[in-house]
Amino acid sequence: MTTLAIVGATGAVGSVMIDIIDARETVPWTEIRLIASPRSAGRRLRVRGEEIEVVALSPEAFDGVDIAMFDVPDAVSAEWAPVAVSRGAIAVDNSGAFRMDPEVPLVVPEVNADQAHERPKGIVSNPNCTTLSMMAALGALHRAYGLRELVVASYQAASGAGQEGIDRLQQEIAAVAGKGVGNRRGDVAEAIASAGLSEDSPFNAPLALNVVPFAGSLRDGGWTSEELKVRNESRKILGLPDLKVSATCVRVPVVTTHSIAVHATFDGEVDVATAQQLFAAQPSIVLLDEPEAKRFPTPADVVGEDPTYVGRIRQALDFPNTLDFFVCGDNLRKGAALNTYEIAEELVRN
Ligand code: 11C
Repeated sequence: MTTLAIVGATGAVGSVMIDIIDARETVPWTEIRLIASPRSAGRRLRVRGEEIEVVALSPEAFDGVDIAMFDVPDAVSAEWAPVAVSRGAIAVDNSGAFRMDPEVPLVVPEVNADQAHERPKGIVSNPNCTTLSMMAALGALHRAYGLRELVVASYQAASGAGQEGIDRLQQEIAAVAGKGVGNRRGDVAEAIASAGLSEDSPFNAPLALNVVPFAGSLRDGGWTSEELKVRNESRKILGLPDLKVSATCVRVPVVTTHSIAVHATFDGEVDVATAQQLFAAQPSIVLLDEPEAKRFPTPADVVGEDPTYVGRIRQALDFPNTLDFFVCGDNLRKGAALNTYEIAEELVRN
């Protein structure tokens, strides 16, 4: 008997978790329990052909649960993951609440699966979707060449800010479509305001017909929380506490799939052909690097896909031992639900 719980089952990532479980040929679970806030309790969702009633988050909801996957805000995870553990479950948490706790492993199965089995607090953390989108690629290169420095710029989709972010981008696109705006300072914001959309946007600036160089919240030195997560989480996952990292996180008008331009420097000499072979050999990566044929990853090609797509691989002209490349990963799948579920599969398998 193995029971899996999805906590946050009715949210954007929870829905993708259910899609992923539905698409698996077989699953090891004898029961799947759906848990959400009292507001969503009582709803019925179909999982693998069976209607399951969503139950309200409570200590008793975890009784008999072996693995509880959490996709809820940080404060909810901070309170409830330990409750799940106290009731006998392993918690796999997709919030930021425990990621940097030294007693909580931060796991990307194709990079550091073994660490999922050393969890003094009974909790395993899932990384931030931005970090996750490039980790399969960086893990493969690090094993071969030894990563030394990492400079990245992200191109993050609106769904990173949840359903609220998706709704806001769609509303803004509807507000500017066919208005001929974008050539005069302020006219995009005016079109959005004229459509009655509030100034209180999750993106702090218009996102339609724009890019916003700010994701997350402001931290010391002008960095954003998102940029610091990329730095700290990359170091922890790769086991490189002194890795030099600099990130600029940017929101772009894409609904789902984060992209990252990566500039990575290694201990030894690198070459494009070997990097391509390493990526092609990694089952969770699709190599799409045929510049002559104008074939390279874009979010529109990658959304809804499980693997990370990698292309535009170049040897840096002016930086020794350095590769530049572009990665796209569906932030709701590998960036959130899929990696969390793969951790749960790793736990039940071993
Ligand atoms: C975004 N990456 O795109 C964020 C969302 O720490 O899990 C996920 C935040 C997190 O806004």
